[in-house]
Amino acid sequence: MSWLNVAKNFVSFQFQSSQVLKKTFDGGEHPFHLHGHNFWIIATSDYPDAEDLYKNDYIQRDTVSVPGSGWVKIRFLADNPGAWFFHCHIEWHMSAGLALAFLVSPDQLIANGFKISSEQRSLCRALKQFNGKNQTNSNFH
Ligand SMILES: [Cu+2]
Repeated sequence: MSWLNVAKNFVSFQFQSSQVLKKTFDGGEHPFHLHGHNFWIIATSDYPDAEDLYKNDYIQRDTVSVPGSGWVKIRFLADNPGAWFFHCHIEWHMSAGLALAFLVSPDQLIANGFKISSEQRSLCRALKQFNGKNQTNSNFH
C-alpha cells in the first residue's frame, strides 16, 4: 500500500504493486474486489491522467485491475459498517495473502451489539501464528 487517507468517511486508497509481488506472483494484473462498497476508480498507472481528466465523474465499480508493476488509486464512501475484504480475485494470490480488510465504523458495530466470538478470536490467533512462521505471507501485510 502506498497510502491511505480517510476524510469525512471518504477513504482514498492507493495500492502499489511491488518487486516482491512481481517476483512472488506471475507479474500479471491483479483483479482486486472490494466487498460491501462500490468505489470510484480515480486513476491507474496505465491512465495516470484520469484523475484530472475525469474529475468529479469517475467510473464506479467493485473490482479494479491492478497492473502487475503498477498501481491503482480508488476512493469509496465508508457508509456500510462491517469488516470488508479487499482482495485479489486470483484464488492462489489471495491464498498467499494478497488481501486486506477495511474495518468500517467499529464504534457503530459495537453499539449495535456486534461481538467477536471465541471461534473468531482463535482464527485471529491462528493467522497471527501463521504469519509469524511464514515470511513470504507476512510481506503482504
Ligand atoms: Cu493477483
